[in-house]
Amino acid sequence: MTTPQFIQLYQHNAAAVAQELLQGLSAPQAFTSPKYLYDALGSRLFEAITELPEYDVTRNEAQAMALHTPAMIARLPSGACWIDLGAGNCEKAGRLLGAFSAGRYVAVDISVDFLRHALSCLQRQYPDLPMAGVGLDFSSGLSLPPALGLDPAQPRVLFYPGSSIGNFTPNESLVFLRQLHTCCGTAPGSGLFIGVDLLKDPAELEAAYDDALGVTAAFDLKLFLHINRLVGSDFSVRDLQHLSRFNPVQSRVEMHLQARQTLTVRWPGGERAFAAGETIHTENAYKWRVPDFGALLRQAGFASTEFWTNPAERFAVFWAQA
Ligand code: AVI
Repeated sequence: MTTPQFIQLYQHNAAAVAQELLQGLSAPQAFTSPKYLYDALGSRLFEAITELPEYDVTRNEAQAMALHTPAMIARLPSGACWIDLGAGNCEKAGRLLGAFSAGRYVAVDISVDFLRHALSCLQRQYPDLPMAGVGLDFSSGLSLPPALGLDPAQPRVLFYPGSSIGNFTPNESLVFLRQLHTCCGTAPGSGLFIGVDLLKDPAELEAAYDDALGVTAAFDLKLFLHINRLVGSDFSVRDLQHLSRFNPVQSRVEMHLQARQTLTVRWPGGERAFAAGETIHTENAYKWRVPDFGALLRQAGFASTEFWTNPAERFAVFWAQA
């Protein structure tokens, strides 16, 4: 059995994190980056969200992949190096690796410590598959470390499931997709395998981001417990309520936290007053139409695209050949 290689590139810079957060919280329309939703409790709450009746994104993607595996196998290069972006518990790739006969598996996530356990389990399942874990925050740019020793002659499959691309604006998506195109390298057959949640009824979308049990509200509110730890602020989650709104012009669901009454939040060296009803914008989830996302992939440099959906056509999985 081979053992996974681990490379940690992301270094937490407390001052830079605090500066970024406080800049957003001080803006006329206060905002925070969705990446801060995912501390240990946030990641568990997100896993719970994926089980909710209102949030079908994860189930629809799994259905689309399971249903079309033979057609996908026919397109994706065999023996490729799979590069799993935002691998988390490596569960999605774990389900596919057998079917797609990969030549190497590289899991990328912000923390290599988080990947350690998942990769060790996966290695037992695929004892002969060379594996590596890379700790990298690719939300602000993706370039893979030379220490990985990627073989330029081996095709690469970049795997970006879960519609995480939906948390970027279309412009940010284009920039990011261009970086992914570059990361595909030059070996023939390489490409990007990416999941995208599709535009649907606004009422259903709003419910998906504001479920009856209040799990998404807890996920959103808990962000401020994390922010209190990161910047020393004194947000009380009881002063805020969670909102989900569909913005038809931007084709996105917006999550906001709204001040229940006038409040002032303080942190070392500063403060911010919020009027009753004022909001902090915490996340966007863009919902795409298939032709628009295909066009975006081609604009990013991908030569050809193909897609498969679940039967209800609520989620699409694209294969974009570099
Ligand atoms: C991770 N990401 C794709 C989820 C989404 O649907 O935008 C995060 C999420 N936020 C609220 N519910 C789920």
